[in-house]
Amino acid sequence: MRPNRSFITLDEFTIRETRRFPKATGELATILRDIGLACKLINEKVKKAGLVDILGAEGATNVQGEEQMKLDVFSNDILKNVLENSSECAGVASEEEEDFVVFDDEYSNNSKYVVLFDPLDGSSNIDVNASIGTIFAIYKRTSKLGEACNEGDFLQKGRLLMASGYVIYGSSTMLVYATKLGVNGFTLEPAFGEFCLSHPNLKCPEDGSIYSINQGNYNKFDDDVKSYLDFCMDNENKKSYRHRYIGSMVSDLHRTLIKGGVFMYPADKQNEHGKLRLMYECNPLSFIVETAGGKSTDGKGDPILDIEPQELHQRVPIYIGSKNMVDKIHSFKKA
Ligand code: P6P
Repeated sequence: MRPNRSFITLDEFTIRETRRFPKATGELATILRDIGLACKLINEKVKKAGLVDILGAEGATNVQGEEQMKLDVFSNDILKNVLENSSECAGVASEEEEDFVVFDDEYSNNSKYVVLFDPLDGSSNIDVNASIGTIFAIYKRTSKLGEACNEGDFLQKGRLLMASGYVIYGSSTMLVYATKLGVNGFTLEPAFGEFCLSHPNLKCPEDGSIYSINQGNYNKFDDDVKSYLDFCMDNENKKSYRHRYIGSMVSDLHRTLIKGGVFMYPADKQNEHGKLRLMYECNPLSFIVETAGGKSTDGKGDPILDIEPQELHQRVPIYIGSKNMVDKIHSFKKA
C-alpha cells in the first residue's frame, strides 16, 4: 500500500530530474544533496546563533578586507568539508578563500564538477537576526579528469553553469536551485530535517513595483541611476513604487524572485565596479532569475551571464529582477 505522503524531498526531486536525462549518472544530484546537507548544518547554527558563543567577529578579515563573523568561518569550513568528502567535487572557490581550493585526492581528481560559494552572504545581519543566505554555483570542469582541477575550471562565464542556487535562513529555511530545466524551491521541514518541494517551477513576474537599492548611496550614483530613482519616488507617477532593502542580497533577491521587482547594486563614484562579486553572488543568482524568466545585466546592457571572468573575486554592478523593470532602468541610461 502506498503511504499517503504529500511531500517530495530534495533528494527525490533531483533523482527524478536525473531520470529525465538518459545519459545522466546522478553526479549533479549527489552534489546538490551534499550542499543541502552542508546548509542544514549551517542552518542549525544560524537558528541558535544568539545562544552559543558563535556571534560576533572572528577577529580576522577575509580577502575582501571585510571583518569575518564566526558564522562566516564556520559556514565556509562546513561547505568545504562536506564537498571534499563528496564523491563528485574536484575543488571549491569561496568568498572566504583567497584562492580556489583543490581537493587533490584520487576521488576528487576524478570528479566532474567544481563548486563556488558565498558561504554566508549578508553576514553583517547576523547580530541583528535579519535573514541571511548561502549562495552556490556548480560548473562542469573543463580540465582533464584524473588530474587536479585548475583555475580555468572556476573562471567560466555564468552562461555555462550546470546549476546554481541559494539557501535563505529566514522565517523558514528554503533552498532554491536552478538547472536548465527550471527553478524549484524547497522548504526545510524541521520535524524530520528534509528540504521538501514547496515552490515548484518558480517564475519571476515580468513586472513589479518594488525597487531595492541602498538609497543611502544616492549622491554617489551616476545621473541615470538617480533619474530612475527619482522616477520611482515621483508620487505623480501613475504607477506607485515601493522601496524595500534588507541589505542581504539573498533576501532581497528572494523577494524579487517571488514578488517581482528589481534589485540594484550599481557602480558609484567610490566603487567603479560595484560591490557584489561576479563568480559566487551575481552569476549564480542571475542564472536563477534568467531561468525563471527575469533579467540580469551589468547596467551597460550586457547580461551578467555573458561576462567573461578575469579573476575569482571580481566585482560587477548588477540590475536584476523583473524583465520590464530592468528594461525600464535601461531606458534612463545615456544613449
Ligand atoms: P550595502 C552583504 O554584505 C552584501 O554583500 C550583500 O548581501 C548585500 O546586498 C550588500 O552587501 C549590501 O551592501 O553597501 O548596502 O551595505
